[in-house]
Amino acid sequence: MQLDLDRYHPAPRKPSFVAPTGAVDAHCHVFGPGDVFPYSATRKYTPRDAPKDALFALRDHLGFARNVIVQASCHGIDNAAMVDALVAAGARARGIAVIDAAISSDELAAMHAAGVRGVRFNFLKRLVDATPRAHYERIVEKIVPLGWHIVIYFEAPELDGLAPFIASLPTTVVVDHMGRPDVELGLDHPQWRRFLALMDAQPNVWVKASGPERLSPSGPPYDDVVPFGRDLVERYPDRVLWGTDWPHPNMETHVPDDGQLVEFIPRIATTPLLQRKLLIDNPLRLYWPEEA
Ligand code: 0GY
Repeated sequence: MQLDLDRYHPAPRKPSFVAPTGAVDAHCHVFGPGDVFPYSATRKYTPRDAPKDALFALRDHLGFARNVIVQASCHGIDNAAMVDALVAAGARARGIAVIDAAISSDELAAMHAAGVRGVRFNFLKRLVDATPRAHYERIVEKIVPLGWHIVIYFEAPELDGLAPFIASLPTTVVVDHMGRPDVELGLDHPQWRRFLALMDAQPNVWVKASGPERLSPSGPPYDDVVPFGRDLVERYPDRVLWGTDWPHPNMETHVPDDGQLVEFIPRIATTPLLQRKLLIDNPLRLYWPEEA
């Protein structure tokens, strides 16, 4: 079958790994539909629509209970599609927004009521324009009173430059996609040790053991990323999250099968206890603390 790289997998397999009841997919997106929720004029890519109903169907198919829906760069600071999905999902989803520092407290309160629990700072040059640090500092001041946290997306070579900024953040900080290491360098390389040093020095930093489909030169089933995911889950069992990253924008090599991504989980979280922390206890503490 010829797969269209812009489109999410049309028929992901039923994963052989059965997630524990209540499992959370803590990193996914909704795109559009563009005729209802237009994409940002300043976007760096135009995705295919990936609306909320398709996400909820995937959640059920994979055997998950809940989603954390992360605002993607193609929607800019218009969080309407993400918030619409949160409202439709009720207690089954929480959200991460991308906001401007000029946002009003009424807008923030409305987002909180809909289930938003954090903001994302994206440092990938191919996804967003460079943003002055002062802008982020103003956003931090606005979200701290709400008890929100910060999701941060960068590539490993950027970490040295970002470390002082990360150290200055007063909230929980969640790093996307393992901090995007170059896995060909291996676990002993200074690049990976640098990331571990950040995790060791700052107990407020969490990490998503997600994104093998983006990090793997070898491709599915992502054997080359397993040691990295496992290293994180075993070193920081109480500060790791997992997510599909559906619908996988900007893939250049293949269309990930989300069922196969779920099968990655028991390879990095090798015991029922570690799986429970990764998929339930940790995301509940961060996103549904009233239930944790
Ligand atoms: C991801 C990763 C990517 C895209 C975005 O905000 C975004 O557009 O996060 C990417 O292209 O690496 O988490 O979806």
